[in-house]
Amino acid sequence: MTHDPNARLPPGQITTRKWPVLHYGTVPAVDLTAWRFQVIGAVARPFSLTWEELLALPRRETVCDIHCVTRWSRYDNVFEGVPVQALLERAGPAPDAAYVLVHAEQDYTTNIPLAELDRPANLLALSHGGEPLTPEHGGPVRLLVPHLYFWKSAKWVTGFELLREDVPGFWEQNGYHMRGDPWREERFGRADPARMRRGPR
Ligand SMILES: Nc1nc2c(c(=O)[nH]1)N[C@H]1C(S)=C(S)[C@@H](COP(=O)(O)O)O[C@H]1N2
Ligand SMILES: [Mo]
Repeated sequence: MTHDPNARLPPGQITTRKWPVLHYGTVPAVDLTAWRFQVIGAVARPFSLTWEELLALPRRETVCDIHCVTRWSRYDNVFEGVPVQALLERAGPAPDAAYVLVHAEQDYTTNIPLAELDRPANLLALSHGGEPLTPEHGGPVRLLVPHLYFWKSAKWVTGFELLREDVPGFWEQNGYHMRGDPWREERFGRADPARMRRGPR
């Protein structure tokens, strides 16, 4: 099935004006004095940032639509934060690094191809709509990868682990797709075809 190339709403989605709160488990209490963001794995220069060091980095704004795999989409979100590309550049990915396992508080993980993470709109987001991110929405800092389904945008993010081979994160181990492109309806992976409501791609 092809979709309208000018469409704003990906196939199978419905818009909402509210911003639903969705996550597995509880909202973690993040201790900023102990907080670290680490970039590790297949990189030339692994590093770790403190909260103050993160706040000192240049920021940019990303205006985007977000698309949850549970079929809600929310238009015109204004996020501000530290560009992911600056962090990847600082670490220097190995020539054969191709995937990233994103780590978050409470052992949440999600896997993203490096090429999908290494895009200018992606942020370590600190604010939404001009206000600091609330804890429910991933504050003090969450990942934002707006062109993929929103489960890839890990709340309470704590690091990137660069990898040569793809490994499934939390929802991916539970049947969600390894890439998660809403325009291709990459909701579920091949591991669990019974859950693919729209048949094979
Ligand atoms: N740490 C963590 N991040 C997470 C999740 C989670 O369970 N834990 N759920 C994901 C899912 S499925 C969605 S739809 C979005 C929801 O973000 P929101 O609550 O700000 O709308 O967070 C994503 N990030
Ligand atoms: Mo989700």
